[in-house]
Amino acid sequence: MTAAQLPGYEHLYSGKVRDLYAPLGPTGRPVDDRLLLVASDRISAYDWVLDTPIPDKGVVLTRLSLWWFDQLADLVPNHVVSTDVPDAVSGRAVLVRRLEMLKVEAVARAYLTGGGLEEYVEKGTVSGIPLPEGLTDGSRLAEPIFTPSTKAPLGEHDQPMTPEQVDAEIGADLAAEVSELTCAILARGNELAAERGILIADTKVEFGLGPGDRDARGGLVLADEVLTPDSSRFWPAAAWRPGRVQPSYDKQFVRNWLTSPESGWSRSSGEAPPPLPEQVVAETRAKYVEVFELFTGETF
Ligand code: Q0Q
Repeated sequence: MTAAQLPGYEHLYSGKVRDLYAPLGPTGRPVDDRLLLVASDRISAYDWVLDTPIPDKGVVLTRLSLWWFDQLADLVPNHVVSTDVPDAVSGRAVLVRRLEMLKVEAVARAYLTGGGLEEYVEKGTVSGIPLPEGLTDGSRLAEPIFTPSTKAPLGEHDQPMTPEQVDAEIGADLAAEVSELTCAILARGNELAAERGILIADTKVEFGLGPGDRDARGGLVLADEVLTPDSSRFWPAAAWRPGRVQPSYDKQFVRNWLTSPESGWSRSSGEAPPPLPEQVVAETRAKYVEVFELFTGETF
């Protein structure tokens, strides 16, 4: 997948569903204190980036993330500079402060599932932290836990980091701040989500350090995207049943179709999934719009 060329910007990096650019200065060289974070309409499922885009997904998730940055501004400063972006990426790109990014994927979990559950089943721990016995897929944890991981290369799975590894990577003081903040962000997210019939099982945030002095939070700046269905697991609260795979709020239509005989695809085939039917695209788009409208109270 080649990212769109943007006049006046240099393409730096593409993730599964987002692209990163550097604005070019008057001399035609990249400026050193800004980046352009662009959200695409791409959707990933079962570790594949699907061929079929979900119209407006990039805009909806960008607007939701910007809303969360505002909601969380009392907890932590963020990297947002402006939404004045090129027409080609209007509404789905954000001009941000270029930060010194911490090499830690800051993950917090309020419910146990996914890779955290796998480690728990194997060792009774998550990121090296022992958890109580008797937990199962979707178990609610007493309070959000910090379960950091490394930043794996594109296409590979992040690996859990123990508290000792995090301390070694960013120092014990910053590690404590990152842990506390990441859990506070998820707790805040779930406070608002619960009022809207949504559970946020876990979330991944990224922090960077701005230039200059270290403020109360050790100079931490919340970067990347925050509390979107791409960075977090959103579950419909009414369908929560510990002991099984929980339905996804936004990706369930895609998962159901891809794993149905209709798709003619098998996860174990190692082949790329087929294009999505229009109905599945429309239903999935509607879920992103629904999540946006539920949280922000705005009409998309
Ligand atoms: C930065 N990313 C993420 C990414 C692929 C985004 C580098 N403010 C910043 C940010 C941000 N956000 C980054 N670097 C310096 N300053 C964010 C993981 C990856 C596409 C989009 N990578």
